[in-house]
Amino acid sequence: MTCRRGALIVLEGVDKAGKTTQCNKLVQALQDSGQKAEMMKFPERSTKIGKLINSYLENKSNLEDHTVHLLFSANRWELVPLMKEKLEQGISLVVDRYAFSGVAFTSAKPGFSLDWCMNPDMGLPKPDLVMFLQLSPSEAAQRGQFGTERYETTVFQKVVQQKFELLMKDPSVKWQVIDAARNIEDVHADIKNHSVDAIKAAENEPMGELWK
Ligand code: DGP
Repeated sequence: MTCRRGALIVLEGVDKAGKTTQCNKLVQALQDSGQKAEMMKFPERSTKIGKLINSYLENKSNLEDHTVHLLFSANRWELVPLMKEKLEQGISLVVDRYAFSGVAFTSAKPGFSLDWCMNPDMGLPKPDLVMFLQLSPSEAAQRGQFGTERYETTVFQKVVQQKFELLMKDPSVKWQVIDAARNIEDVHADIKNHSVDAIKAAENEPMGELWK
């Protein structure tokens, strides 16, 4: 008997939008309803490359901007064999950030085109659904102060948001905008409904390659 593949579901959004909370709740809800589901998170800070990224994000080391972009991408690529293995086993993956954060954050820096930023991530497993948790910068600010990590400033996050909006115009990726200003349970119900549909649709579709 051939096993139906799992779906690759990605949550994106600016900081404070509730991505991690919603990823955890979605995995739990899918598991409770008898589906095989696991969470992944990028950057995955536990690998050798992830440790370099972690030190950079915590402002403990400085890396040249192109170099760090390629490290973030390498961090996704190093997890691809594991992702494919799980998807082929019928496990749906709920992923907290993916290549879209990669492009949005680097292209928010001066001198980086969207095209240059997309290149290293071309060919990654293509998500079956990308949900963008939409929250305005003023609503995000009401949810508390940014931490001390690199990129955590309102000015930078506003540019990141604009870059995400450009990426969402790409019809080759299945985007769903989620209003993240509502309470946790309402946002969750919405995310769960879209995910259940995506999991059903993915069963009959071969895995695609991102931006190819
Ligand atoms: P967190 O999701 O809380 O682990 O934060 C990770 C930070 O790194 C966040 O500010 C977004 C940023 N980030 C995530 N992926 C990439 C990437 O591929 N490239 C760049 N430049 N930044 C990224």
